[in-house]
Amino acid sequence: MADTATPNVIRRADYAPPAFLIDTVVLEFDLVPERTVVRNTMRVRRNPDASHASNLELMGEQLEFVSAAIDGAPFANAHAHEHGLTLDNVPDNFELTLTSLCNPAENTTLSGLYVSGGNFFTQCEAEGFRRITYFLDRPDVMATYTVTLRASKADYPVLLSNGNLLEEGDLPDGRHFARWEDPFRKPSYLFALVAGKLVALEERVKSGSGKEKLLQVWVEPHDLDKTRHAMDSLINSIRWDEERFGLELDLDRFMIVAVSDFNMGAMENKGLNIFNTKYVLANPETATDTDFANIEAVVGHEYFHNWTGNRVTCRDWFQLSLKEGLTVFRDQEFSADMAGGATDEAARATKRIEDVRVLRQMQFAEDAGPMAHPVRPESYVEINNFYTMTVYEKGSEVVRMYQTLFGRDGFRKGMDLYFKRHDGQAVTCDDFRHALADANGRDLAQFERWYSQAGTPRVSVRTRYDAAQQRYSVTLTQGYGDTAPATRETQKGPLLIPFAIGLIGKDGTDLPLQLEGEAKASASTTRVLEFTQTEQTFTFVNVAQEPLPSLLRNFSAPVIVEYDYSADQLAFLLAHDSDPFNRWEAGQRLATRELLTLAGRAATGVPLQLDDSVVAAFARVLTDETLSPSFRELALMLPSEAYLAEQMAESNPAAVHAARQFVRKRLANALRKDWLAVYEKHRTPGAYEATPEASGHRALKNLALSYLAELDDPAEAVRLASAQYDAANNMTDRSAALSALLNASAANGGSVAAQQALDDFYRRFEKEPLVIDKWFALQATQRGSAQRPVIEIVRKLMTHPAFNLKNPNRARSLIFSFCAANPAQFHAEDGSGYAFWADQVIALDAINPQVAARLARSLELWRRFTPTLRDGMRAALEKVASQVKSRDVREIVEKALA
Ligand code: B3K
Ligand code: ZN
Repeated sequence: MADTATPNVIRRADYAPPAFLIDTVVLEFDLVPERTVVRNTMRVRRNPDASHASNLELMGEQLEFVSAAIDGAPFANAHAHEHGLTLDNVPDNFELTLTSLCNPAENTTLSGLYVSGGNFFTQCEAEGFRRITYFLDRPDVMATYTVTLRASKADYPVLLSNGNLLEEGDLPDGRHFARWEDPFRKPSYLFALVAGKLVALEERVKSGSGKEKLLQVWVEPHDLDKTRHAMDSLINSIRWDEERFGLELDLDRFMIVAVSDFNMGAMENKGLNIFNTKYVLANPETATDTDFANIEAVVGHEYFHNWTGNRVTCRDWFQLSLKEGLTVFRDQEFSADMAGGATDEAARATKRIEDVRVLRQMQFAEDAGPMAHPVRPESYVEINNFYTMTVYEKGSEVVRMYQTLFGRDGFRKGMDLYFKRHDGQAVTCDDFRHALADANGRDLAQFERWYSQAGTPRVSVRTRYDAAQQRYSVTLTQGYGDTAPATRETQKGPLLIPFAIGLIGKDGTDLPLQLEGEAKASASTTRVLEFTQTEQTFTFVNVAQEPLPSLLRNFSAPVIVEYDYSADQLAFLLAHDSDPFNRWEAGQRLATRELLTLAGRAATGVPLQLDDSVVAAFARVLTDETLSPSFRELALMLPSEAYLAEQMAESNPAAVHAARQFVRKRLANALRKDWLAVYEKHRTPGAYEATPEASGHRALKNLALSYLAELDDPAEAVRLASAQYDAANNMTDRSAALSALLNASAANGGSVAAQQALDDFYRRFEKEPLVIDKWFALQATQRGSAQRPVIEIVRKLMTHPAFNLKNPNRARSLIFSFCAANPAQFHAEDGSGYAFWADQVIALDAINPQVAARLARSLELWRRFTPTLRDGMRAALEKVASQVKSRDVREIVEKALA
């Protein structure tokens, strides 16, 4: 059934090695925007490990075929078709030369070779190389590349490709050339070229073994003053990978290039990383603390791919998490080490909390909808749709669990063995698991289920204290709850769950832990239980008093924990747990429970009220000077509306919004003095510093401002925000002030102060596209009001001269921000949000299917919504399904409607 409806399903089970291999590739480009000529000379041979095929089938898309030659002689039996080129009856081992044309100027998909801002860029992962030349465009075909670029010297003074520069020089007619060679074998998805008017910040550093490396960050000339942070992040990444994993930079030169038209964050092309400007450009005036942190993380992520992804790559795209899950784990650890070193647990916890928040809000939701898939998917229609939260973030959690089980040293041993075995190869997730298992002398067969089972596991916990025997038993049960049939099909049995636990005594300190059968208590007061059965009981002995359990410390596995804590117990954990993650978690549980009760009341029109004990618990955190500002900011931020809606039996965004706003207002009014005191205390006068401490102060101060903007009488907040806006010497403070002004004014149907600040912001940053993105996003995510629904503001902004649907950052800043980050306004009862969404998905589909497919996902959870919204959502999905052309969007909407 499914097969006939969607004939182009690619299945993991169908993997077969390629019939031919390509060992070397010599590419020559004559770069002209509308008509680029590509000559591709390959050394091809039959794959001894594959079944025989007489024809060579090369992939190609949107190419104009010109000619083919084998061993220098024209080859007549080459047929170009919609999906590529077929060469009949080829020899066993030969040199193949192909010439073809492409049109980078007209390429709005931003996949393959395209023009942005008058410069040439490429994006090949996953299947973009076939839009540049005919090829065996699959990751298990690895070759060495030599690339010659020719172009007008005046228009394209800089010519870059992977690896090392061999030679460069002038050609007749004002043209010039550069020849690059990448000594490492690589799959085609790691190929890159850049040509244009760019300048670089350069630095020379010595790597661990004393070799000199040239580092460059290439940008448009007016952006050179925003490259320092990216360069520092790169240098730190290089050091960190040497120290933590013994992995050294293997090229003499490493380049980062920024481009403003880019589908995602960045791309790890060998030696020539190409980045969205958003993850490169920063100075205090234009970038927020979050931007600075994101740049560090993404620069790290792409750099770390040089080993995890490039030196060892994926056999096929089903193995994507082999490189992505592992590299996300590495970038998370890098950021944690940069913030807190190996030992500052509180600072590390800040990063952990942020990562888990994203996982729970986005990946858990994905796992509960029609796009649910295992970390290693079984099938796909369009691989670009599988660069998902599951592959990346859950994949990272899966890697983290190895480290939780084996410790840092055991994990390092596993990594060392992985590289020893597989350097230079294209391998599978199983190969990684086997390396970790073998290096630690463990059988990890059961652990494979983390790769093959979709859905979020639930662990329910029962505890029993036997005072007479001083025994405390913890019974864990695992399952998946109610999941869709397709998800359930993947679920074959219990997982190996590393379940970290601590027991807390009446005075708030940890109790010693001794499991039944052990001679004495362990040194650590946190134990990782290996939970492998459907139900399993762990019994602690010599437990002198009834403890309060601290469950899943540091979020030791990507699961949902069900345990019946009382509100008082949660308040106690929030005040005392020695595990900073769980301290935060207790506050979130408390708030979530309260907010969901209130949302239920709001949905049925019952008046809302908040228990004083909740206010008191928040007040304690707010005024606890022993806690770091960044922790307090995280603990005082309520769970997001999207997360809360997702927890309801039937998502009701309006009710969630009403409940959350009610609590925010109540906390604002009840703790007004404390918020004001915190606001004053955590100002950061003087020059801007990008340190974690300084950014923690700003975060807490700006959270206080956002609460103050909720006051029944917001006059004081408006005064503070206006003053902060005018005096700000950095974007964190300026944008936070603007956001507070917008939200304070929403209640009054708009205000002069907010409008003035908005206008000022635009004028001030007119020439900074990334800041104008913020200007659009702030308006799209603002609260709005009955008199001024945000959809009207958004529609008007769509006609603003600075709006451009073709630029993904701009499209995301306005359209995605509204559709995915402003649930209460997007899900307006009248269905206006859905109609807008459908129009934009259809418009984007014709320009850029990858971006369109991302937007298409904002309605995928429609079945989980309250009935009054469902019809409107379905109608919008059906409209899109009837009009879109791309495989990308089609896969998303068809799965949503199925
Ligand atoms: N590997 C790229 C993502 C490519 C996405 C293709 N649709 C960036 C990254 O994960 O580092
Ligand atoms: Zn990646």
